[in-house]
Amino acid sequence: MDLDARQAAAVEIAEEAGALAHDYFGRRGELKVEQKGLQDLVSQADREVEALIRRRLTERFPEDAVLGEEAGGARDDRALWIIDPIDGTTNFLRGLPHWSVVLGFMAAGKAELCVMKAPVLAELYVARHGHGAFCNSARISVSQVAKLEEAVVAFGSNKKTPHGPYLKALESLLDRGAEYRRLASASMSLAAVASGKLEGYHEAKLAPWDAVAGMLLVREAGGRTNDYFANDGLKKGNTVMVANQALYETLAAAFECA
Ligand code: LIP
Repeated sequence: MDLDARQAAAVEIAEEAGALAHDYFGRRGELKVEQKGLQDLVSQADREVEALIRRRLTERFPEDAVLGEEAGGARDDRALWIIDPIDGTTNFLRGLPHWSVVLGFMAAGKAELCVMKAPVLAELYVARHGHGAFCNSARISVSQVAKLEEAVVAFGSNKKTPHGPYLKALESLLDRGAEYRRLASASMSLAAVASGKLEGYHEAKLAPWDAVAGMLLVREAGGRTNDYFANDGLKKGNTVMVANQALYETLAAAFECA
């Protein structure tokens, strides 16, 4: 398994796919938008960027499997690319900057690579298992903040999970002095925790293309994550809970996923 070659290819492909997505972003008013579900949109940009990534991966690594948000694919984790052409589609379609092109790679059941390109912010995040986490080639790390009164935490919610537990956790954390943000892009929330801009992030249920790559980025930046692959997470989706070391237990308890 040549991870050097896969990392180099993923960076090149993320740059090319990011440029295509950014071009669509500049003329997003012309895009045909379809509704996949309640508050769940897809456009020609998502489909064409995914098709480009799939083409490039298949040209270089025909033996690898590919799982993507828009076109699906096998969830065979022996050598699997997990891709989201535009994570944060609603932000993208509304002209907000937090969205990214995500490529993750798993081998023998383990997350090995994360490459995420956020074109509007001009940020390229890269992590490899055991090699650290980087943004635009500079090493990144999670924050050292240890008190809730100094913490800013990202929340995510979607229409597939109940809002009750989310509101309860939000109220409890706000009561105890924490602040919160909703970036509306899982990958960008994970990148914000990995770079120490936010202390933690929780979303009750996320698909693997939203979760797997960015969770590796957080671990490689020194943060702590739950076991996304537990209970058949790769196939069924799972909770995402990540934080810096100091606040993980406190935040996980507030979200009742300790
Ligand atoms: C979205 C996430 C967002 C989450 C939504 C959705 P998409 O991904 O990144 O944070 O709340 O459920 O999955 O659909 O924009 O790629």
